[in-house]
Amino acid sequence: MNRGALALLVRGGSANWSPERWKSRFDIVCKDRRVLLLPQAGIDPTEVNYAAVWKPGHGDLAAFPNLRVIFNLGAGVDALMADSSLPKVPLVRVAVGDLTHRMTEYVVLHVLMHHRQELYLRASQREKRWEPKFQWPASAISVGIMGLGTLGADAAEALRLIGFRVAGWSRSQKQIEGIECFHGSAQIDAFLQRSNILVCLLPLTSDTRHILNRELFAKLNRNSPLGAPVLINAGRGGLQDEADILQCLDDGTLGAASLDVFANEPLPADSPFWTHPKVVLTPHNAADTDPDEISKYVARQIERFEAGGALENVVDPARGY
Ligand code: NDP
Ligand code: OXD
Repeated sequence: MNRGALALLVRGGSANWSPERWKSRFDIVCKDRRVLLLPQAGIDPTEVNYAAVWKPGHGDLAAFPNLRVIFNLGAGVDALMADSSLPKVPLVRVAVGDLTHRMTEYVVLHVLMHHRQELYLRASQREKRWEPKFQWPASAISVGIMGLGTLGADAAEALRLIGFRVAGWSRSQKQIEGIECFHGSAQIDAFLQRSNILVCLLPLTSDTRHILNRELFAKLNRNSPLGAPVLINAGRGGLQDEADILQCLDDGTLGAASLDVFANEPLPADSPFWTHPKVVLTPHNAADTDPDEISKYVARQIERFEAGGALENVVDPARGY
């Protein structure tokens, strides 16, 4: 049987995105298939049936005339959607428990950090001040999650179990027990008006670009013990208007922000976010994709596809996610 080669194109710069690390995992799970780590001199592009990629250059994938499936090695496909030469073959994204649970850890950590006034407490410790403030229960806080997909729905359930009042907002209508579900542009205002902590787990598409802006922040609920609402964005940097966030933090429209993603990554050294006292910043590592898990996920999907089965988690190019 002709087992078409898998081309691996991994960029990203961080330790998790070491191309050699990914190659070694794919070599283990794709035993009877050639895994070609690109760029590699002297490969025959017609041999390649599958590509597993993270942030390939625009045009890189167009070089393979016999490509059958593209596997994105992360959940967000915005970088691929921006490539107008992307071959018109199924594009599969990551949706696995390992990644989902990592993101839920991040969301729970940051919601609790703001709810439990950690910014104040750490500053008190540095200044040797023994000045506890009133601490309210989780049930006093409404958390609103933008994006009730694979990641948003899991985080919502974890927060609900801790005792927060949780709502979510999505494109299509949903019913999730214990979560107040809103959808579409007609219901976004009602969703925002009940949210004290806003968590963004949306994909970046033409509909969602810069959705996190002053106009939206001004609609958030201020009637909780937190006072000014809090923003947590682990979706994509392109979802946020960064000048608006800084202004809203400074004028009190927002009380604090946890930001994992930025318009320009790595975040430039002169960005005011680095030193802003109301910002908790992480370097786009809310939820790393794990090479062991994801290489197995891709290999399983290829086996099933070649046996005539359906691919899972295929991106809808019209929606962009
Ligand atoms: P899903 O596709 O499973 O979910 C996306 C959710 O967003 C869905 O509920 C969808 O609605 C909703 N949505 C999309 N467009 C709109 C819109 N215009 N209006 C309202 N709701 C909308 O994605 P995942 O949960 O797997 O991932 C979400 C994003 O998280 C990724 O795209 C990626 O950008 C980011 N991410 C970040 C990571 C990090 O480390 N910082 C790691 C992994 C992912 P509907 O359900 O109706 O389709
Ligand atoms: C992803 C990411 O989309 O790491 O998986 O951001």
